[in-house]
Amino acid sequence: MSRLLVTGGAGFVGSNFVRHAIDHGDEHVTVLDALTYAGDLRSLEGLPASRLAFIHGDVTDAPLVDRLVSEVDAVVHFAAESHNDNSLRDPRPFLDTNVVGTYTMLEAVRRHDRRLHHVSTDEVYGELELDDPSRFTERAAYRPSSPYSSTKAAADLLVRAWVRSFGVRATISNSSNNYGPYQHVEKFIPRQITSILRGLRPKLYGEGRNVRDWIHVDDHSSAVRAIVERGAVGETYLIGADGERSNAEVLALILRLMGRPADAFDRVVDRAGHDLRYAVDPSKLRTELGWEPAHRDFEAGLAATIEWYRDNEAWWRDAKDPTEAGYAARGQ
Ligand code: NAD
Ligand code: TDX
Repeated sequence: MSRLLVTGGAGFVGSNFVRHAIDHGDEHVTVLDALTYAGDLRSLEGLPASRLAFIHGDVTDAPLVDRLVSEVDAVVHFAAESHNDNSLRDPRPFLDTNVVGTYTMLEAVRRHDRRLHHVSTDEVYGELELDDPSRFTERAAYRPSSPYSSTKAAADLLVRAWVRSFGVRATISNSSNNYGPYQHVEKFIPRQITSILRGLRPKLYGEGRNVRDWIHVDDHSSAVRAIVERGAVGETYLIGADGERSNAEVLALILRLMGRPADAFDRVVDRAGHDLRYAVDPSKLRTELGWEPAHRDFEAGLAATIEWYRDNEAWWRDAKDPTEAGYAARGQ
């Protein structure tokens, strides 16, 4: 049985990955998570205690990270401050967790010669024009726009430097936008679903023409597992599932699936520096690692996600009001 350290394993994607690894593999997983506003231990409920250990701690805590890394075979590093809107309000935690946290992880895996997989985002490549037929590839230049994406880009570059300079055995993945259960209500899709469930009107930034490339979180997890198991050290893999849709289209679908009129939403002040379009070419992952997404029907995945939020109000209830109050203060 291999031993995995998963950072950020109480968050949206990290907890899905832990569940995926325990359901489909034979790993023992140690989760390291600071339980910020975005972390929730209930996202890991029901998993067997014999396969899972939880450590409440910070990825910038070098002595703790050093000890935990020494006790495992490989690290999958999800922990991050993840929300663009928060990064516009207060960038500092993004620098601490995303940059210094990744540096701390790199130094520990270097010292103990452990394999590292670093989880990143397509946002490091900046934006594409709406009418540009191209998509991001692993060779695209780094052009991050926001404090969030610039700290993720910084972390990716640190990983590349540690691979080249110190021979650290690391891989990187850059995924497109995830959706699915257990996503914090600050993010676009859960925000709109839970607002409708609460009788509030959904909020679309600007004209809603911005395009995101949606992938189900289960498919992100299976892709990360494929890279951890079969990826070549030093390589970067883009993760996406051909899911480009404008925000206006996604909101229209949510409204239809939830039985609301098509115009039952508000247009609000746009995000500062709002990237127009992200689009990922996942050919390398598909051809070199044989990975394929399991969720190919976005409407079906969205309908199941809506049902999950309907059935699990207890999971999101306490976060909803403070999150909406934060948005309201900024006219969003
Ligand atoms: P999230 O905000 O839901 O979860 C982040 C988790 O990290 C939380 O459990 C939080 O408590 C923990 N954390 C934060 N700071 C920490 C610290 N200093 N020490 C230890 N733990 C800390 O984020 P997510 O959406 O699950 O994203 C996870 C990773 O995947 C991030 O690296 C993100 O950049 C990447 N990613 C996410 C998406 C997406 O659409 N959600 C897409 C591409 C890449
Ligand atoms: O209320 C809203 N209204 C709205 O129109 C919110 C919260 C968002 N939006 C727009 C902004 C984006 O164009 O919807 C789109 C998606 O927004 P987010 O859910 O905040 O995601 P995004 O900024 O695209 O980043 C996400 O994908 C990449 C994750 O939050 C990142 O962690 C990941 O790296």
